[in-house]
Amino acid sequence: MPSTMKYTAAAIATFAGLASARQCQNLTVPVELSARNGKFNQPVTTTDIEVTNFILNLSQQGHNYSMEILDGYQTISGSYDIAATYCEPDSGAANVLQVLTHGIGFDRSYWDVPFNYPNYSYVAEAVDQQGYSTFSWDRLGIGMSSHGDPVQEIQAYLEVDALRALTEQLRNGDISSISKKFDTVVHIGHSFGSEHSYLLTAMYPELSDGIALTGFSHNGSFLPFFELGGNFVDAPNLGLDSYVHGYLAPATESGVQTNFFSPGSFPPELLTFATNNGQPVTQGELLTIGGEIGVPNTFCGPVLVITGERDVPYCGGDCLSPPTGYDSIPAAAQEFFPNTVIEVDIVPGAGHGLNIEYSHPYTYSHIFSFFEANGLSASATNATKTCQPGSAGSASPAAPSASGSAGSGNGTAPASASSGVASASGAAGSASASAAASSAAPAASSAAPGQQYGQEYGHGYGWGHKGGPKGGWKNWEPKHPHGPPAAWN
Ligand SMILES: *[C@@H]1O[C@H](CO)[C@@H](O)[C@H](O)[C@H]1NC(C)=O
Ligand SMILES: *[C@@H]1O[C@H](CO)[C@@H](O)[C@H](O)[C@H]1NC(C)=O
Ligand SMILES: *[C@@H]1O[C@H](CO)[C@@H](O)[C@H](O)[C@H]1NC(C)=O
Ligand SMILES: *[C@@H]1O[C@H](CO)[C@@H](O)[C@H](O)[C@H]1NC(C)=O
Ligand SMILES: *[C@@H]1O[C@H](CO)[C@@H](O)[C@H](O)[C@H]1NC(C)=O
Ligand SMILES: *[C@@H]1O[C@H](CO)[C@@H](O)[C@H](O)[C@H]1NC(C)=O
Ligand SMILES: CC(=O)N[C@H]1CO[C@H](CO)[C@@H](O)[C@@H]1O
Repeated sequence: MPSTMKYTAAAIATFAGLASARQCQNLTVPVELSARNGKFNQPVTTTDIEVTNFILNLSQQGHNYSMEILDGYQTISGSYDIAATYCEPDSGAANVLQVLTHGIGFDRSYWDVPFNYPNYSYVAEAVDQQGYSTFSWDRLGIGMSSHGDPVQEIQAYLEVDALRALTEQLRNGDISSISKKFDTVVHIGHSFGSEHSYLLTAMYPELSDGIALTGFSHNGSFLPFFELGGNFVDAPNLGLDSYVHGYLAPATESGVQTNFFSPGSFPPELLTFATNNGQPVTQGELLTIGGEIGVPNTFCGPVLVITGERDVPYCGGDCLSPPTGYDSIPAAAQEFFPNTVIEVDIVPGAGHGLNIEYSHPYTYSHIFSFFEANGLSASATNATKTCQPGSAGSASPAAPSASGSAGSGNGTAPASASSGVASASGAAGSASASAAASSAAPAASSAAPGQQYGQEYGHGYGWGHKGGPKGGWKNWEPKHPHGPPAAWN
């Protein structure tokens, strides 16, 4: 059982003098984790036919399968190993550390893709050109990190606890082979990794100085496209034999293409590469994806949301068919940030896999310029977070500016929305995770009475079917199941 799992591997550090201007080391970081996971009345799938049945159950319109099979909650605790790569410039550790969290289908090499190297390497650019230190990790359950029970254990909240534990160790200087104690840490995610970075800042706003959420929106309505389009089958049956049944992977290149690449956006050899080096997803991850972004977020630091125009899982293939009042589907993320004005960028023509498409230089450079514009360049010291009213809960929120208003102190929110959330902004900056969480509820409540933050798990069909955040906010209750700190264990 998870609670008795014991791993004894010590941190393994290997310095490799890469030809370029950086030093990298692969690490195994032991972590103690605990999270309140969903207990699902769901058998582990063992055949491709069962996997397809599971996907058909999961993606059924008008249903929220996760909630239908939810049989309560259970706290999962244990010791795990996280596989990670730390890089710093030859000149030594930067002041600012970027923590990079990959999404479904990949491992940490998503940030340093060894294809036509270094053309698709975010790390190469972040460290060599921009001077940051970077820390990329294999998500819990994936790659060289500890694997686990694919239904009850490897779920969103336990993975977020791993991100918490890693961030704390990096801030405290607890990882012995990394000499620097980082005071300033920003989090960059892709897809499911963006959801984790989002939830980290919702639960522990003090652990991050800024976030960039790539391949992301708050609209869960389109996740069934991803599930159905992925052509998922049983991973061990497919030959991924370091994984057990209950881990699922795309059977074909076309499944990977559908979910990650837009027409004309990639060299065909890279599709083959991504397929051959792909990593699976657990049933438990698919049962809990989407739920974590339903949690409101009192984070006061700068937030960038950057998503490909033709992203399938988060935009249904067209980010520019937004709900009324927004420039894009991802721009509606502003609703969830009452204390900061977010910046949103839509990468023209790109699909979901931003780092592995031709447009990656655009994506990378926007992430770097965003952090620089918000006082978080590699050499920044004394980063401060300034709370400012976002537009969450406004009856007709202004579209967040796409030109860098985040952190400028010049919110674009209409006055009516500002007054609704102003009372929360003072407390949130210094509040602990628990205080921040409880202060979020009244703020959101007064700004948007009855706002439905979606079901705890599943895809947000609940709110999708009710017409989205702006229609029929009927069932919101301040007592969000994951709100009070006790419920987070
Ligand atoms: C880290 O591990 C990866 C995967 O095994 C390997 O390709 C890479 O060369 C290693 N890097 C270092 C710095 O040892
Ligand atoms: C799919 O749902 C049906 C009930 O609708 C259930 O009997 C079956 O066990 C489920 N199968 C899987 C693999 O989830
Ligand atoms: C990287 O991209 C540049 C510009 O498109 C190209 O000239 C170069 O050949 C590429 N490098 C590799 C190793 O493919
Ligand atoms: C950072 O803050 C410290 C303590 O408040 C101060 O001594 C130092 O001068 C500041 N550094 C910069 C670059 O502002
Ligand atoms: C705030 O932004 C608006 C709209 O972009 C601009 O007109 C105004 O000058 C800005 N105010 C400040 C103080 O920067
Ligand atoms: C998702 O986006 C679509 C298209 O803009 C919109 O109709 C729907 O209301 C949105 N749903 C949510 C939950 O935001
Ligand atoms: C929390 C939530 O939205 N639950 C809904 C899940 O789906 C069932 C059936 O469609 C609804 O009755 C629940 O309200």
